[in-house]
Amino acid sequence: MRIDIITVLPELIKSPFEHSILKRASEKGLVEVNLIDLRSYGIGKHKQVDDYAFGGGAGMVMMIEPIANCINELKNKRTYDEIIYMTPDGETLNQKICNQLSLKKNLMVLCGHYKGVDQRLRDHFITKEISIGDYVLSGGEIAAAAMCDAIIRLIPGVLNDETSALTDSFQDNLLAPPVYTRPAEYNGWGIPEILLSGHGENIEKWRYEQSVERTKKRRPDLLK
Ligand code: 6GU
Repeated sequence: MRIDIITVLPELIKSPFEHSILKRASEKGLVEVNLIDLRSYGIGKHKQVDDYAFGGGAGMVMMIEPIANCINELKNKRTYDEIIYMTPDGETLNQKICNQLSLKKNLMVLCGHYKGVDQRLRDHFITKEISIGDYVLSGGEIAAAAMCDAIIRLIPGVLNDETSALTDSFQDNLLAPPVYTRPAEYNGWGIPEILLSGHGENIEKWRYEQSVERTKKRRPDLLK
């Protein structure tokens, strides 16, 4: 998979892709993440990328030209499965969307800033608008990083058996069960006896029940 991320702050979003699982995914050649500095498409001597909103009001709007030039240049090189705009008024990201996006070949991600981008970009270039939850971030970069992390770890071959996505919360609309590691007793606090039983089948059953219990209590909406 190739992911091209258009941003005015490439430095802000760089680090998450240089560590741990995402780093290993690109080292293995399973994903290539490219950060494109929108500033280099800016207009004039000052490489302007934003301007005042028509009709007035506080806050700048990201201009159509730099972004359109950038998107067109990328589109001339390859076909994109989705051109995603990160915005708090987009569709709320969930595991199902991540699963779908993890099967794509080429993704383009546009990070918004200020009061957002000129609506005409959304009307004519963007194929998908994504939010990562009902709260407002200063820009789309951290949201893009979160979304890309969630997608990349689902690409076949990225996770090994130990880190398998199959037992993640949400993968089957259930939250993950509680987990424990050594020591079996700390400060008088023990662990569920069954986990020491060595009986694989019973342990799986217990974990499933715990998942269902936890989901009922914390996220009953997932069970509907
Ligand atoms: Cl995608 N962008 C911004 N600026 N804020 C957000 C968001 C995105 N998702 C949730 N809040």
